[in-house]
Amino acid sequence: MGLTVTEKIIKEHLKVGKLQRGTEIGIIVDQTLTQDSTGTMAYLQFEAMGVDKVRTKKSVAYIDHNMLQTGPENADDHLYIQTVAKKYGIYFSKPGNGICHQVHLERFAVPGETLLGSDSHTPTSGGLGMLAMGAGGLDVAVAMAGGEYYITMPHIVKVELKGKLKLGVAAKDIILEVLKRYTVVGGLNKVFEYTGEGISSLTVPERATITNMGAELGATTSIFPSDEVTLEFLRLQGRENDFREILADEDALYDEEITIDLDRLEPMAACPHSPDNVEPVSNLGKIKVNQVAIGSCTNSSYMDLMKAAELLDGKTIAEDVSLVISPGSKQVLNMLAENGGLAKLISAGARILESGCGPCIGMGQAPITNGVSLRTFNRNFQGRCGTTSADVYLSSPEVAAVSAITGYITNPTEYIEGINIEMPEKFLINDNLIVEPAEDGKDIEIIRGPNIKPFPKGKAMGNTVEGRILIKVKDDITTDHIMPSNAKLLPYRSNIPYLSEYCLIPCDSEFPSRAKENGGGFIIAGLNYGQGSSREHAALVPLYLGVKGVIAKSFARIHKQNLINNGILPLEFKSKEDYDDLDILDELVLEDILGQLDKEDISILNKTKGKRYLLNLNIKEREKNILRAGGLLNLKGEKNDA
Ligand code: MIC
Ligand code: SF4
Repeated sequence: MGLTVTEKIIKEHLKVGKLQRGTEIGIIVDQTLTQDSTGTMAYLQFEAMGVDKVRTKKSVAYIDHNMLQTGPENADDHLYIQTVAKKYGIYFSKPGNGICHQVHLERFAVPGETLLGSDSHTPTSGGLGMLAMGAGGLDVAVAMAGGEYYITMPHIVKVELKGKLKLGVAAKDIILEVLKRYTVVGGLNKVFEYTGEGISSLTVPERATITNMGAELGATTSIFPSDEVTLEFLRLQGRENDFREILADEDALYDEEITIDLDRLEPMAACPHSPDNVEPVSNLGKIKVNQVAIGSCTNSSYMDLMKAAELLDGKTIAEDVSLVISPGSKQVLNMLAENGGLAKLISAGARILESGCGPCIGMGQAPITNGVSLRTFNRNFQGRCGTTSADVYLSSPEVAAVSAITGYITNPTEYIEGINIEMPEKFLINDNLIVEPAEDGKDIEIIRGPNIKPFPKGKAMGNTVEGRILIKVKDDITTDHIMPSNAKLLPYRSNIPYLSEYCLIPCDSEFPSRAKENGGGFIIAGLNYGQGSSREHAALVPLYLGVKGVIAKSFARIHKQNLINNGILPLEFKSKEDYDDLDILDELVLEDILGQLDKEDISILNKTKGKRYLLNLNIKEREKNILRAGGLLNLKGEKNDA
């Protein structure tokens, strides 16, 4: 029987387990990436493992998130990461070089290899035929130390693309269509594999827009085959030697199939406050915009920004609109500077930001109170932009650029006539912001600023786990709720005690103090708890506050793994109605939990109400051992006794 692209790559990298759906597999990781906001923690954990050099084929440390440098904290973190990278054999992409996913696609991604990144949008490199997955920092640290990465052998969804996009319709609209059909919970333990005649008209950066935002499906990853389009991109990047053809076999077997007729797609937007709340732009009515932001790892490629430049050429943005543009990489910005595209954007009134995440992670450019911001990004969770009362819509660069001119969310079709941006003849290659690691890092000194504090560590699990309910939250709580990130907090990603004052406050401002007063306890949650970012801080900070378990209707994949890695029990209600019965400050007891870990149903006593409920721990044996040990680091023989 034939194999899919996903299966071919997994088969070549399989270290533990079998290609059998639903079972746990351990795969060899060829490449890793980190960015600065998750990187400091990942490198502290890596250091704690006592390995002298990374064991991957290639590891890259990027600086792209925390770049405001309003105090020394960010700059100190950058230097820490730079020195760690030099010492341990990791390439270092300096601030200004661009967003990790964009740069990785341009300069490092290799078809057929595996990539693990401490950022949920790592699947971007799936646009180039790489099996690229997001994970918590500790999993990436383990991979750098040579350990395999464990996932559930995914179900593979065949996404068959037919026909060709109409003018004004973009790759972004394809992924918005998939999100509309599958929602933010529909991708759990699935890989979305794109195929069909429609893929041949999509360039690698367009494919990467799709695989990038596939993260919002909660999927393991998304991937395109490696074909002649891939070869062409690699050739333009001067990397044709990295090419390898990887196509699905004719008789490959998929678990699910959907078809998207590209000719029938319309320009769309994800409406507030979820990436799956998708509507055709023409159905939206007249929505006035205050801000338009073009950029982020989803839509900041050369082609994206050139389309915006051509649409804005000779125009002026609307009086009430602020247009901000953050190019994805130095390569993109440099090319735009050289070919005149940048001048067109500036002259239309765009505010040019540096190449990095910027407004996407709330590092500046918060919209006005009750404002409307139209962004080419991938997430529009409430408050993520820095203004809780703002409405954020997500769209393609075409919709964004035209809307900046009209001042309303606008279908770009009639404006785009005659504008046809082609791939450049060659990308501008200049890797002078990528610092190579030392041949021998023995004598390199690691420089740690005062903001780098020890990270909390779980303790081996006792036989009784008890505590009060500290908070009860609804469905679809994101890691932006659990551990908010913005210009004020992002500088403290290496300082867990400081961050703990802000844990879950978008849901309940009393949570941190309640957790402390009660000496920790439990979190009660609805469906898809922990969706969004891979930030391990959403587990480390609750651990610091004494959280022993989260009882949810269901979990998002990466967050569940982060909880396990940090020794926090991710329990699921056997009967979802029990959620309604629980109240804040109810006292819960898990008796004989060490014995119960091996049972299908786990019983928990609500001492306050005198009732018992059944819970499930849907995890693998290996993960139970991590919980018993009080976290993954305790199993890895780490040296840090913080
Ligand atoms: C995000 O888009 O939410 C982030 C910021 O890139 C995160 C990583 C982080 O929280 O540092 C992600 O997607 O994993
Ligand atoms: Fe950066 Fe935004 Fe991409 Fe996250 S989603 S990596 S914050 S650009």
